[in-house]
Amino acid sequence: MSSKKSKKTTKFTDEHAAVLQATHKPSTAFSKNARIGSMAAYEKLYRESIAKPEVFWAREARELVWRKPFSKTLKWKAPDAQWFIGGKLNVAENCVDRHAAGTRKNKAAIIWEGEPGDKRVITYAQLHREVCKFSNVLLARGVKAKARVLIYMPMIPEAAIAMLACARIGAVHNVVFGGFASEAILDRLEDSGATAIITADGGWRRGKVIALKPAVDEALKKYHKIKHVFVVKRTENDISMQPGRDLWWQDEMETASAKHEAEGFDSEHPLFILYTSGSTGKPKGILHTSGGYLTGTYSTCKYIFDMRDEDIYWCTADVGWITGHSYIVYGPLANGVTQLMYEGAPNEPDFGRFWKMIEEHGVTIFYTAPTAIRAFIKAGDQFPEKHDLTSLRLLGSVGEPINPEAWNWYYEKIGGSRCPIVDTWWQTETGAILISPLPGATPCIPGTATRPFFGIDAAILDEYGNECPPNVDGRLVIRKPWPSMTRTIYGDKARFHKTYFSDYPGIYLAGDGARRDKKGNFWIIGRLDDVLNVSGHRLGTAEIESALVSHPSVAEAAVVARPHDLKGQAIAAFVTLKLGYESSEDLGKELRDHVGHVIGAIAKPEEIHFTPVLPKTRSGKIIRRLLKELVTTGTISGNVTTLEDVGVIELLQKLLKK
Ligand code: 7RM
Repeated sequence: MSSKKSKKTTKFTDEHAAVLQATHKPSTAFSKNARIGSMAAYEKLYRESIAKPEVFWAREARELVWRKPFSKTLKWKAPDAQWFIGGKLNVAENCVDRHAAGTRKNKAAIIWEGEPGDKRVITYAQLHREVCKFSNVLLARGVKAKARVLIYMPMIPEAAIAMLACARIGAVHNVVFGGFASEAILDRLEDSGATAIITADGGWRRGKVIALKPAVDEALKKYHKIKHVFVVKRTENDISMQPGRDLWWQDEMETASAKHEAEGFDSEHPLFILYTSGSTGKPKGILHTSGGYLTGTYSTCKYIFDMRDEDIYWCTADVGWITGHSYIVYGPLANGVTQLMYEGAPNEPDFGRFWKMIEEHGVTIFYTAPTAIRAFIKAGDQFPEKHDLTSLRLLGSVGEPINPEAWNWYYEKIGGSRCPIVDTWWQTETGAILISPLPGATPCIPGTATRPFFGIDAAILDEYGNECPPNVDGRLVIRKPWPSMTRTIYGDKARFHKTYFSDYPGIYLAGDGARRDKKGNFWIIGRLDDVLNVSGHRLGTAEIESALVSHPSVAEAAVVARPHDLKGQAIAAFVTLKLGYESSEDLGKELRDHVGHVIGAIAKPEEIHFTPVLPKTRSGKIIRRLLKELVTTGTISGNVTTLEDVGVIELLQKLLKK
């Protein structure tokens, strides 16, 4: 890396920021009761934690139950991190047994609501029984430590029980979001080499049963290493069960023993693989391990959500995403909190559903995504206004930058101008929140995730590796290892190294653009690579393109995002047809459905433009940047010097005007 000055920058002045953004300081009442109650306390602990990260993290880790204490906190040889070396622990024991054995025994761990309105309450003692029983079921059916288990479930308590049972026996779960189609399941089965699947007949969504088992059956026509499929009966829709292979969860549980002694696994024992989109067509299998991941999720729940025994916490994510792993299953349960879990859609039967649930259950901490907030704004204030939301004390946001308009609505209409909002920045790869306000300390400003968490050495670098001055855009990096960081891309160490640690040797590259203001607040701009964020769901352009190209009529496709009021980004696809095919509205619809079939409904392009050519570089690479400008502004004014054929621009502009 040379020390040349960075080239182009985008100026964003403090004056500008001051006009746009008001600062919201936490109330004295909130600060008084919070674990970190002032900026001075934050600054002090942050400084200490950066000077000696190992001291901070070892102290946090020691709040967990270790079967064997660790002898060394960190071994770091980039890109390889090992945390809490020599230590042995059982993740499920930490999330369940220690509460079930103590005063939280009869405390609700999960209060669950099905979409149709059915309710269940599961105490820590009951959760312990269920997890032990399902652990015994898995063991009896030959699932061993390190075996990969694919989980494809609706949002029912059994999803968490299945994950915890895998963790308990040392099996490695791979949760696949229920909205993904059979080909996504097949890809993940093949990449992970899974030998068991846990699924359900179906789940409820928008008043309808969404079947899950048929997608598993479809994938298993082409993948033959699965010994057993465990099927939870949830919706009672007709499904086919293959004798010998497929087993009903409820039947298996009926005879299973509730006694299971948790065994300590090595701190670096793999806990789960979660696939996330990258800049190629092949999703990355992000691997997380045990001691470090649990320490990160436990500690961030404690400080950022300030979790208390009296809280009713609700995270609206799906367990199929990292937010569901870290902030529904592992972090909250490690803290022994009571949480609400919900199966269905936010607008079933109408957009008042969430607010009704908050009122009925007395939710105190609520964690959701900007895309949901934007949908609520559109639906109208009459929905939250019908409900008493005064139980709330803290709000959270995750998944995308939250625009000030949405932030202010959330603050006023939901939080009653009383609750701090923690805008939490993190990634599948980071395992836990890395940048966020601390609710009793940090002044919140709409649009910024504010300051790094303890032990997190976040910085903004230019392309030469120099730190950017305040208010200058650059690349977000983390310069020191942290416990919950991903250890590798499953089966592809080289890609792991190249993607995250090669641009700046030894430094973690997040892939997001960001800037820092003079006060040290981080403003996240968005992805720098070809990754889209639709309604908080992360999708690779390349994945959608390869789905389009798998249709017999399509020769080539380029996918870009344009800003969308509700979804954050909407997908626009440019498609070149093969000779002999003609563009039509029907074909457009067919292609959208095709993408839905291959990847899942969330990946269906909002608009499809048929074009005889795509803008390309001389070496044949599609220039998505130009297409993005075109769908966003209607014209192309940006740099076109790398273009192979400048005539393409005029053609595309005409095409979009039609
Ligand atoms: C937790 C999660 C990660 C990407 C990340 C960002 C974007 C997430 C925020 C955010 C601005 C935030 N994991 N992102 N949180 N951008 N402010 N508070 O979403 O792996 O699915 O996505 O999401 O671009 O790199 S993820």
